[in-house]
Amino acid sequence: MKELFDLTGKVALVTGATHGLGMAMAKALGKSGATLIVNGHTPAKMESAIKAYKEDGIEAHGYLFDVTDEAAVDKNISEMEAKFGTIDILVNNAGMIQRTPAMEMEVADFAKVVNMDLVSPFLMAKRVSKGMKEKGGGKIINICSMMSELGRNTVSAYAAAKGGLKMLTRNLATEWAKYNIQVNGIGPGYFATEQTAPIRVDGHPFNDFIVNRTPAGRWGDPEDLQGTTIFLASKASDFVNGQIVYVDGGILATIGKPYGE
Ligand code: GCO
Ligand code: CA
Repeated sequence: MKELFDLTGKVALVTGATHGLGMAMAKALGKSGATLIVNGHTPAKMESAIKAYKEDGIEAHGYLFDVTDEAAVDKNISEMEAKFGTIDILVNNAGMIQRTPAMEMEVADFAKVVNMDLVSPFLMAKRVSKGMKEKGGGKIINICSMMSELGRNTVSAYAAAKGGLKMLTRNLATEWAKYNIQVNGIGPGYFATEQTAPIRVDGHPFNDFIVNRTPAGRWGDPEDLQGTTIFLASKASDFVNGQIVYVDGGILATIGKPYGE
């Protein structure tokens, strides 16, 4: 049954893959045999990322561009297609968060988060879908969030965008199923990454809150996402479409429990 999950001969593009969850997911695709293309936006980070991939036995091809810039996306994906062929697998992982109470949030900042976390996955998907349609299929994985389902103080724009990304996933799945393109999402729970570093520091009330709120009793490790990524990128999921798989240690299954229980 291993061939169900084999990505040999496939071309995979992961946005925001110079660190964190993006890198862990990209490594999973590379180790499963895919030709790996990673997007980032900081030259120094890309340089160290390529080294990190190499140390793990993966030859990653780096492309620096802004995923919210439609012209830059078009130019870079055209270059990738010329060099590697059609993108078979797209992971829309690049994203941002701003933690500001809604009453204090500048409208321009709200729009910036929505542009990055919702509009950009749309324009990336739209661009790669052309090649996928021509080739006869493809896999798109949108990285959603607990905030695709739940609200939380200070993250109004992020939650609005990630909730929107869930519905974009279902809508693209609906429109593109006839081209054999599967569009699914992964909703990571709370993971130990750079993004959550400010709320994970020792003594921060949020740290204890998350550990208590998560049935698994811990923060996620980026490697916890790898199996789901391979599944949704491979033949194993060919009849799975429009789903969000929450990899959250059980958070969404439960109302939580009193402290100390
Ligand atoms: C926050 C966190 C979250 C996580 C994740 C949860 O401030 O609540 O940063 O946004 O990063 O997306 O699924
Ligand atoms: Ca980051």
